[in-house]
Amino acid sequence: MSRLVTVLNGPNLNLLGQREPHIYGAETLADVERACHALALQMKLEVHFHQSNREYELIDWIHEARGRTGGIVVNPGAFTHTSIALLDALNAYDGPVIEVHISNIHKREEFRHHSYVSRRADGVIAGCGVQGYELALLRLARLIDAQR
Ligand code: CA2
Repeated sequence: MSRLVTVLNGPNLNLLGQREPHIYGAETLADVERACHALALQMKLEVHFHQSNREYELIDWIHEARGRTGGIVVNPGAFTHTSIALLDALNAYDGPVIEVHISNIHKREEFRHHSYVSRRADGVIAGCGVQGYELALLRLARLIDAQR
């Protein structure tokens, strides 16, 4: 299994660290990307890290990952709660998928409690702050190693 891992971030996550620090913390998405690359190096993984505010771009990156990457970490942002298209794209992906939410979506508004993506995800991490991305990479590394 490929040790290349795709990390996807959905809408508004480019604003991380700039607003609502009481919910999402003070670290920026660039900080998260750096932490992912640093951990990936230790785990002998390679990370392709993306963010988009456009649903189709996230879908295209999932399609590109098909047959090429060992796993996907995805924080779909608000598309979590709305996007059957993202779910369909992930259903067409063959490797493990870990869904990450910085906040604990179950502690928040009712409309955040349901995730379409969770119907496909092999694991879900919520409420661990941006550390959730590193936890997700650790999980993917374990799953990829188990395939060898
Ligand atoms: O907790 C998460 O990671 C979420 O996926 C974040 C989404 C939200 O819609 C989900 O329900 C839970 C929102 C991302 C917006 O990120 C911002 C960060 C800083 C300032 C404004 C928005």
